[in-house]
Amino acid sequence: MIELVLGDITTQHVDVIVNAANSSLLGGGGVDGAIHRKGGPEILAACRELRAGHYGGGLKTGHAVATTAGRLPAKWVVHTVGPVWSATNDHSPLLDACYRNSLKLAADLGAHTIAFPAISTGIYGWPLDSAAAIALTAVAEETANSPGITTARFVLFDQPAYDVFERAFSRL
Ligand code: AR6
Repeated sequence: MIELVLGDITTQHVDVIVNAANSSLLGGGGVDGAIHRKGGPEILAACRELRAGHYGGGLKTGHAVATTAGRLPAKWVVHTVGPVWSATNDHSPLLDACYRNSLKLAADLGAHTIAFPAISTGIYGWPLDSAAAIALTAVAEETANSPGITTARFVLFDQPAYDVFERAFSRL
């Protein structure tokens, strides 16, 4: 049910691709930039509509919202906002919430397969070891409660990230 792959999330053939967005929902660097670049302008247009409606103040950290996946080989992009790493404040519950809320939303959409990046581990600076443990625990627990979800895939962008996730997975 949980898979780890080394690769680029924008090429994954799954129902839902999760985006590590920011609260503006209007794009950024990292995986967010790649999703908007490959998915085309339909995704940004859908995000602008969200900002013009219910999400006028942006998307809160730990929350999730869905849009079209545009030209990506997925049905939806679920955008979630990870917490910025802090050595002094523990924002783990927010990182945990990103995974759980994204999975719940995917299940509500009727998705069966979902792919996640390692949320917050790039520009937001979360240490990989800690992020992997939080991510895998949240997804393992939440998928157990989501019978419609058959595959939850973590797409790790480089070998060091893949290795850290693999070690954390074997400890689960
Ligand atoms: N496929 C899979 N993983 C990727 C890809 C890709 N195409 N590209 C990068 N990663 P980041 P964050 C990995 O920085 O830390 C954006 O500007 C990357 O190696 O994308 O949550 C947003 O708009 C890292 O392991 O997201 C926000 O402002 C992981 O994805 C901010 O960055 C997450 O890195 C969010 O920062």
